Amino acid sequence: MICLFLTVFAYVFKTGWTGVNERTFIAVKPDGVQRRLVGEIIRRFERKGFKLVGLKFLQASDEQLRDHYRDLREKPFFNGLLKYMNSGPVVAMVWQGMDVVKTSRRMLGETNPADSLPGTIRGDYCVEVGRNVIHGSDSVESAQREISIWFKEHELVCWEESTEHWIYA
Ligand code: D4T
Repeated sequence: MICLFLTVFAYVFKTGWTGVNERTFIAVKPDGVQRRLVGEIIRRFERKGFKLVGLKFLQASDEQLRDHYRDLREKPFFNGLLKYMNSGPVVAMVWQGMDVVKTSRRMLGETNPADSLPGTIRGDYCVEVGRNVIHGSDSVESAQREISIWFKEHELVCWEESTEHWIYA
């Protein structure tokens, strides 16, 4: 029994939230905030059936942004990206649900809005890659790393959704 508990604990510790408890980090970027897209973006995630478990409105720090985009630090657009992301407040969110990482990326569209289909957030609301209004984690591992950059554990809310059995069979 203890062995089983330890195995399950080790698995959950290693993989983080999985199944309907999978989590992703979504941020409305400064242009999305300035262009009054916050409500529309939250509406799309709510209507899809995902569950909001973390939300904050903040001016990101340089340190936070460097950490968030550390894999891109060698890219020629890195400094411009930091300046843009620091140019105004952002809305940082954690959404939870089955396959939320992959599904969110599809809801967002491609990194370059020109490649994004109508119906996606970037396909509907932006034009240029340097002003693509929203960020979404690209893997479960990135989501865990990004959530820990933007949120403390106690800022994430575990709550029971009364509609859950209408969303999951
Ligand atoms: P984010 O991380 O912002 O959701 O974007 P993606 O995951 O879709 O894409 P990314 O990490 O490759 O790029 C991060 C961020 O950099 C901007 N960017 C990207 C840019 O200004 N010029 C570029 O040529 C590229 C590729 C846009 C998104």
